[in-house]
Amino acid sequence: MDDLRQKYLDAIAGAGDEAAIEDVRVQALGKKGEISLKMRELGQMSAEERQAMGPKLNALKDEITSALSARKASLADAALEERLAAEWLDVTLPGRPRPRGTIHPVSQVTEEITAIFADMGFAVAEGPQIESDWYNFDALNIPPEHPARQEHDTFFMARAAGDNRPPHVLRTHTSPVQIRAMQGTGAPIRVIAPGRVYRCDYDQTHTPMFHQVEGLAIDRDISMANLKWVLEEFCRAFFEVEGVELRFRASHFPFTEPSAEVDIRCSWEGGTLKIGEGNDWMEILGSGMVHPKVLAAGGIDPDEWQGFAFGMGIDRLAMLKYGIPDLRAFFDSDLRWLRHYGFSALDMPTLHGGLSR
Ligand code: 2NL
Repeated sequence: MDDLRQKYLDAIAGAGDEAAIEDVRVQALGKKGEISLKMRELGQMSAEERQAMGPKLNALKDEITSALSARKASLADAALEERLAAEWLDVTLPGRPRPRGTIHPVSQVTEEITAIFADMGFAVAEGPQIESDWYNFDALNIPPEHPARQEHDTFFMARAAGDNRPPHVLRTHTSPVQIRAMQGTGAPIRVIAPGRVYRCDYDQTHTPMFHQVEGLAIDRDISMANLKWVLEEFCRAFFEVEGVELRFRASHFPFTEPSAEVDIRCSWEGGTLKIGEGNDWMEILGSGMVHPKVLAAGGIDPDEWQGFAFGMGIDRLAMLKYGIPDLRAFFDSDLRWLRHYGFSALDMPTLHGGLSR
């Protein structure tokens, strides 16, 4: 009896998995198991023998049964421990950083320009990019025969066959937006018109789509002195130089009289540009007093009102401010490239509400 007990307890202790435990159970307690047979033999025994053996066999059966389930439980525990040790997860690891986009330099500069002029009381006006020939040219004192029409490298929209009206155009400047603003609000008015403009020209320094901002201030006694102050104030804020110096050169535009091109003092030393100091001048914009015919086209009486207008290229301003040497940078979106040239929207907390993107 003791041998039997020891044999099965050893077998149970040595069982390495559930199948082995089941084998031991069948061997001992199955229908033809060793202990089951022994219990059946009780029937052939004398009453005394049965009274001696019966309880012992029952106790042995119970002991083996509980040893089997204890072994099963401990194997399951061991398996769980092993899984827990292998399948751990470090929830304190930092996340994997993912590359994120930044605002395009042209958008950034447009917002900077808008913010500076907003501080001087200029509203933002917008308008269509496909314009009528009248808004893009006639209203700006550029009649059909005017040579400036050819110089504008205009993209023309198609007309239906037999429709002989002048075709619409992709606007070549944002001036039409200001004509529409004058018609809409009348005088006095102070607006800027930033946006896309189009000219059929493509080389190292020109792209067929580029960005312009024009400004317009009309009141009873606006003069070129006001123009000079507004542009100086703009350049001081935009280029972040205190003693900024501007130079006005007489020029000609059909839509202004008199007209002036405006240069900013700068230096070119060792191939690097410094704005605000030095002995060089760089042209940054065109300007003038709005031509009486242009005021009239905007529905404003030129005998009662006058004012200035100016226009400048945003792409070029962005290149100057952020040291971008090649226009093509605006058309590939390689962030590493932009970072290389020190462009970061993150460093401009006053814009975009300081988003930490
Ligand atoms: C340049 C020159 C200029 C204007 C744009 C303008 C608009 C209206 C009336 C009169 Cl509605 N003038 N715009 C005036 C002078 C110059 O742009 O070189 N731009 C890049």
